[in-house]
Amino acid sequence: MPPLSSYLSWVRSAVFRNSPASTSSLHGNVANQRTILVMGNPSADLDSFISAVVLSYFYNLKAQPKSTRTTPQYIPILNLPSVRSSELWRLRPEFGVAMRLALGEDARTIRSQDAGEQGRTSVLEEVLTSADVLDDRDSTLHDVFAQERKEDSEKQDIILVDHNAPSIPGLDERTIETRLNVVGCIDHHVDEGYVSTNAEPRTITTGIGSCTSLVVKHVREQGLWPTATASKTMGEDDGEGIRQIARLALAPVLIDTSNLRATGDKCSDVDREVVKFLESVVTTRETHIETTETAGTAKTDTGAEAQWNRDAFHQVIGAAKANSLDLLSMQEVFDRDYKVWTESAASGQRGQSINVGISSLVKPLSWLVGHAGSIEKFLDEVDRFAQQRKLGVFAMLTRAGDGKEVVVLADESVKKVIDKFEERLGERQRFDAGFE
Ligand SMILES: [Mn+2]
Repeated sequence: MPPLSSYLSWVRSAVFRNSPASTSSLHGNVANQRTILVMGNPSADLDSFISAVVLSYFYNLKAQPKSTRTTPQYIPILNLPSVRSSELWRLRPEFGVAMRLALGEDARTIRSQDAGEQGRTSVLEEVLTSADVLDDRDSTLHDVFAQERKEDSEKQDIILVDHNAPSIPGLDERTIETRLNVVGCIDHHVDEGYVSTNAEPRTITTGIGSCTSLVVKHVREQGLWPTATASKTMGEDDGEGIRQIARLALAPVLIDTSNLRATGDKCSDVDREVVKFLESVVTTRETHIETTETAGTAKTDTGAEAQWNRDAFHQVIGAAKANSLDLLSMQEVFDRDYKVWTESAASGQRGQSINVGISSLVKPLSWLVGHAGSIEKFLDEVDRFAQQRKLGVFAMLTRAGDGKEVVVLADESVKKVIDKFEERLGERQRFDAGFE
């Protein structure tokens, strides 16, 4: 079982022709191998990211040890067309923290660092994002994500995780349809009927806290999670590779289920069972350790697995996620979880349509104003964001205590659209310039 870092660098070497050869070639050097992308939804949260990494990891290992031209290689990619992997430590600090914990770092050590440092780890730069692919014209995947591409490009096979109808920011539905061939799906959202019934896998189950739980369940059911003996024959030294993957998979499951304390659909028996299983992997040191080549060398037992502490693990990732907006500029804050659509105008404005942008934010309005520096600066930032995107309406869903507040800003000319929008919202709060 390859360690996480060699796995991720192998992925990059498979995608970037000019990258240095990987030290851990999973399939040898097979030219023109069939590639199947594994990609999560465009919110690109921990669940989407780690579902893709975990599923592809075991699918790729399935093909070992022999591989041929017809053996597909599975490439996990983050659905982030404007975020390069080198920026992830700042834009997704919780990824960095989850990665460091997966590699065996202690939660207390991470927690003692400044928020700005916690997400920093070189392994995160080995993760592949669609922005990385767009940066490199020679990449085999460039044309899948580019705005413009060659007419004769073939459809790209893809397995969707954490969503079940493909969505790529910047590309419309029809374009996506002509580019992607969805061959499999594992998801915990409501089935939109996009994925063909022949897809393999086709696991779309609601009522599960984390998609990663469904991925781990699937991997085990397929017999792809190796036993201690199997991982030994795959050239593993001491079971650390599989423990890294298990710790990584625990991150989204614990975050999405609020450390298994959530109720209803947010935490199911599947999630609980998966945590139990993954914890058993993390806390078990394989007995074959003495029989490997590394036996006798200065092998120190860090005891990391003996000190498994679910609460500390959950706490440090959760805090990194909650504080993640601190590291962003105002423009990045608005853009972090942003959607846009075009609304046809109300009567009396025939022929016009209005772009409606909506940002979901995990902080209250007072935090946003404080982060900007003043109410004037906040409004300037809002204006800049809305103008750059030609928005007639810009709404922010902010968090107030346990509830949500809705802030809507618009041109006077589109007041009717606002009224329509407000009708659709139960609870609402108006915010106008000069109003605090
Ligand atoms: Mn999810």
